[in-house]
Amino acid sequence: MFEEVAELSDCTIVVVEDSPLTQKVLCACLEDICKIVAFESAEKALDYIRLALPDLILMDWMLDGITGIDACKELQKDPITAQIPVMFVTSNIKENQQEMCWDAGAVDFISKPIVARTLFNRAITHLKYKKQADQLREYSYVDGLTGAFNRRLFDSDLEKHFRGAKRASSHLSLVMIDVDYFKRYNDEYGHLQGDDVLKTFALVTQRHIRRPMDALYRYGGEEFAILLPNTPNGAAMEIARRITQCFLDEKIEHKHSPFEYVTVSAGVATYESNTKIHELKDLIDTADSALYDAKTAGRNRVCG
Ligand code: GH3
Ligand code: MG
Ligand code: MG
Ligand code: MG
Ligand code: MG
Repeated sequence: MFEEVAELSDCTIVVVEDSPLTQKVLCACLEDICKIVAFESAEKALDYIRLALPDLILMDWMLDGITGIDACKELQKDPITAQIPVMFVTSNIKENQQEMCWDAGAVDFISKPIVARTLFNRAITHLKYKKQADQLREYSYVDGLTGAFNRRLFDSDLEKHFRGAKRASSHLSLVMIDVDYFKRYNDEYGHLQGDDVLKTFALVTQRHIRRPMDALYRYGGEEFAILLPNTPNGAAMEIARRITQCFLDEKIEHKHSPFEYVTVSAGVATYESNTKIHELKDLIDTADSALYDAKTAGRNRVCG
């Protein structure tokens, strides 16, 4: 049991309870598991929850202002906060109230008077499931070799950002990047060392992608994509040039490249600056054809 609790020490539980005494009891039952943040009202708790995204919420049924049920429903509306398990704390709960808890999206409830061990064990169970779900979600969209996001997430993010850019008439830039002469590199240095090149590329590139909405994806094989929402073509070209240069500066020896070191080529396309781009497919085709131009013009360069 103690090992399990140690694994949960980086979690956060939010307690929403307006009775100071009950709040104290709840916190005392849980304090050995992880960080606890307590609130007397749902209003204040909701502000904190949306920012901090805790791992479990203990919600009082009777609260002044926004009720526990309404707060729980509110959290269900946002797909991000809907992932946080909510457990109700109630006194003598009636059957129809239990129905209301489930309907609001709760995962559990516990009745007062609180039995410390029951609360402790239930909290641990919910935190464990939450952690596992978070981990699986992460595995499902991250490329195992490079740590970049994977193709599956690229497809869904591209669609989301493209729709957003159309709606807001804003720029969306796509950078396609491909490692140059990589087949020759593998043949000379072996696949494992080739894998290291891909890892290094992802590391170097992540340093240049600073805004939370920008992201690097492994598009497939030795090809990567960067999505830059709200970024005009000039700025995207500049980012692509910086990445290309910084990767060359890593000076990874490549005997069979005219540049002596491993290089990349990049193609940039931007929705809203290029009048030929109307559909999502046009954006990919334009970036692809710019990448092809960079390759045929000699590699180790950016076209757009
Ligand atoms: P170009 O400059 O035209 O892009 O030439 P290239 O040799 O890089 O392109 P090509 O498409 O001929 O070869 C790509 C190579 O990338 C072949 C493939 O084995 C290698 N590759 C793809 N994925 C991986 C990977 O995960 N690890 C390693 N080590 N190599 C990979
Ligand atoms: Mg109360
Ligand atoms: Mg190729
Ligand atoms: Mg290549
Ligand atoms: Mg390729």
